[in-house]
Amino acid sequence: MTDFLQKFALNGKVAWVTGASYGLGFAYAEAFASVGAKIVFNDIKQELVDRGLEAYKKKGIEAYGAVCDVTNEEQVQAFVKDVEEKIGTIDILVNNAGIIKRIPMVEMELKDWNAVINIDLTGPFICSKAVLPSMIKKGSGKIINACSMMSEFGRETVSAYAAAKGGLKMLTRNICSEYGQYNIQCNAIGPGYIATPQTAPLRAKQEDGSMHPFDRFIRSKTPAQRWGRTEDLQGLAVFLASEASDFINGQVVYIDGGISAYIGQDPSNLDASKFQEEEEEQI
Ligand code: NAP
Ligand code: GCO
Repeated sequence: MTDFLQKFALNGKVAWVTGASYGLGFAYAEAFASVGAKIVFNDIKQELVDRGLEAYKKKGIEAYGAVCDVTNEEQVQAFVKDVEEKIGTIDILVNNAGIIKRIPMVEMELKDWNAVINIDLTGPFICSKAVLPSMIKKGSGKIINACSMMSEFGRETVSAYAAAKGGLKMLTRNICSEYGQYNIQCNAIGPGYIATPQTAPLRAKQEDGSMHPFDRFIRSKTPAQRWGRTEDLQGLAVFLASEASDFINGQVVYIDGGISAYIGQDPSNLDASKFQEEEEEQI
C-alpha cells in the first residue's frame, strides 16, 4: 500500500461497532477488519452475538463479541473495561445500534417513544461517554454516529426515530465541540434508504406480487433509482474511522444515492420491470 493509502489503514486499531451482528454494523466492521482493525461488537441477545461471531469467522475475521445493551450504562461500562483489559483502548466507536417504530404519533405509546429515544440517542451518549476518557488519555479517537435521512427530514409514523436521529446530529456536533481539542473526531454517517432487515417491511412485495408502494416511492425519490446496499457505505465508514479524516469534525456525511438533493419524480413514471429484487442479508 503506498504511503498515501496508509492514511486509510486501521492497522492495530480497536474498533467497537455497536449492534453489529448483522446489517450496517456488520458491514462497517467487515470493512474495518479488511484494513487492519481489531473488531469488537455487542448485541442484546447471546444468540445474535453467537450468530455474529459465526458470520465474522466465515469472513476470516476474529471478532470479540459480547452481550451488552447500549441503554444500560452499567453493562456498557463493564463491556468497555473488559475490552480495554483484554484487547486494548478502543480507538474507534461506531454508535450503530438502533431501532425504529413506525407508529402514527397520536397512537404511539410512551413506552415505544422511550424505547426508540433510549436506544437511538441515549445509547450513543452512554457508549461515547464510556470510551472518551481512554481516548483523551491516548490523545486520539474516532466516534462515528448513525444518523439518517430523518436527521434532516420528517415523515409520517417515525416521530420518535426522527427526534432521536435529529438529536444524534446535535450530539455529534457537541462531542466534536467538547473533545476536538484532544484530537478526537466525532462525525456521523447519514445513510439514505438501505436494504437491511430494518427496512425490509418497506420493500416487502404486496400480496399480488406488486412492488410495495414505499419501495416505488423511495426509488422515485432517489436519482440512483435503487435502495442502497450495505457495501455502499463501507468506504465512507473506513474514511471517517481513519487518519485521512482527522480534520473533519462534527459533520454528518450523507450517503443516500442523491435523495437529499432531488425533488423526486412521479412514482407512476417508474418502469418497475427493470428493478431487481433488492438483495439483503438474511439474519
Ligand atoms: P438493523 O438491521 O435493525 O440492525 C440494528 C442492530 O442494532 C441489530 O443488530 C440490533 O440487535 C441492534 N440493537 C438494537 N437495539 C440494541 C441495544 N439496545 N443494544 C445493542 N444492540 C442493539 O438496522 P440497520 O438497518 O443495520 O441500521 C443500523 C443503524 O443505521 C441504525 O442506527 C439505523 O437507525 C441506522 N440507519 C439505517 C438505515 C437503513 O436504511 N437501513 C438508514 C439510515 C440509518 P437486535 O436484532 O437484537 O435488535
Ligand atoms: C423509514 C426508514 C428510514 C431509514 C433511514 C433513512 O421508515 O423511513 O426506516 O428511517 O431507516 O433512517 O435514512
